[in-house]
Amino acid sequence: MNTYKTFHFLQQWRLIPSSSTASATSTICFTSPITTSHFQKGKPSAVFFCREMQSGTGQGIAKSFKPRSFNAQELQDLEKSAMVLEKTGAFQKLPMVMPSIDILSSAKRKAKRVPPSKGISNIAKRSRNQGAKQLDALMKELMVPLKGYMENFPKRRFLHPYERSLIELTLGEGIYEEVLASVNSLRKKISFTGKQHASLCAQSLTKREAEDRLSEGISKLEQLFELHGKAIDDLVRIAKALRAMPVVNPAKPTLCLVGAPNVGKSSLVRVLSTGKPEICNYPFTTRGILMGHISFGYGHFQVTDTPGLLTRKDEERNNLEKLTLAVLSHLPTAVLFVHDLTGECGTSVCNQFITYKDIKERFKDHLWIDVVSKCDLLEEAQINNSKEEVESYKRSGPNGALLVSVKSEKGLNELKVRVHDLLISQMGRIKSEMVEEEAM
Ligand SMILES: Nc1nc2c(ncn2[C@@H]2O[C@H](COP(=O)(O)OP(=O)(O)O)[C@@H](O)[C@H]2O)c(=O)[nH]1
Ligand SMILES: [Mg+2]
Repeated sequence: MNTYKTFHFLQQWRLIPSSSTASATSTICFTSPITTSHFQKGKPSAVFFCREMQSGTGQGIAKSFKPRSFNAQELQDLEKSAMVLEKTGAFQKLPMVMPSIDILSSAKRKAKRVPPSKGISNIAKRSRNQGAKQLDALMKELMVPLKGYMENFPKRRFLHPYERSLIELTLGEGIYEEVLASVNSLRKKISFTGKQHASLCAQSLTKREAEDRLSEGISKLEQLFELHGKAIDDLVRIAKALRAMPVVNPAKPTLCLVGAPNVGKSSLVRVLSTGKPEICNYPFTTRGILMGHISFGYGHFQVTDTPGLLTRKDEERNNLEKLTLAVLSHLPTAVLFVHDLTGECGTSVCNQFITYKDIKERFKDHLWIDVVSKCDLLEEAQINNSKEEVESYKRSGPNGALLVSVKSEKGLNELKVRVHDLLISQMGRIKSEMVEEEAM
């Protein structure tokens, strides 16, 4: 890095006013935690159209491709997948779901207003005509919203892989599909029962019989809704939880801070962000996760904290740790791995080393910077090199790691320069992947 470049970049770093940064990047992610009331007020949410980053299997598929025909449903699914797979931000487009009690009362109100067909003078005929029409209307009014939910809640396989992981982390395995299946099953029951009772009512011989069959049909549909309406209310909660999820834009280079808890990740996000970082609340986190933006020239980048990784097997990891792995697996992030050698963060240096080796091995293709944090607390003697890898790690972290301190500001300018270069490389990667995909 020559002096001119360093100086130039640092100038750019400082020159961007925080307000303009915030507005220029406001479409990158939610700027504030989204609450229930936020949605109830119908406030619009950010929507993104980003390309699918997972293209690894494309070539293998192309080689083994044999033409085949598709049935109508398959074609519809394929079209949908082609449309949806390109994007993240599906959660922000989920339909508003009405509580089951509201769907029922609105449907009953509307059905009650349905008159008999004109020109029927016979009282019995008029009653059975009106009864059948009202039951048919009630069935349809109950089914229409459910059908809309079935069509507009995307199938999990059509989602961006990152959002697929979020569904599982937020709701638990299989819950999303389970709830949608229950809503669909209720829809079918309503259709069957509604048709059955409308037909019975249409066969009534007297006014009295038509009225009885109408009220019997209404109470059957009500019972069904009361018995199985919980599925709709579960869907209300699911939509709320998913819509509240922070939106990430995979087409923007992102620097992702990784390391054990308390090593100084959030402190570094604050230092690296131009402007004030936002707090992203994932529904399964108790603490918000910082998301900042870095701007220089025309370049806008994201910098994000991840919840701390502990040294343990994946099966034992909690959702916060799984979120970190999902970010690294499914989003094109560059990594800033933070090592704390002071012995103060609560995770031993040996354990940090084990996690570091594991993550580095798994994500070896990611662009990467290592930093040793809190170097104001490290003694000079500690910072030297030894031949033994673990011993060397304990003293100065991985080879080439940059020593930084948020307190003394040591190494921060050099860190910003390295981060800048890393994000520019990351941008280059994203662009060339886009070109490759377009060429395919
Ligand atoms: N002495 C010192 N303390 C630091 C430094 N960076 C962070 N800390 C402290 O370390 C603790 C954990 O920092 P935090 O950024 O929340 O860590 P995270 O859990 O990895 O995000 C906080 O008490 C910070 O004030 C540093 O450079 N020097
Ligand atoms: Mg933190």
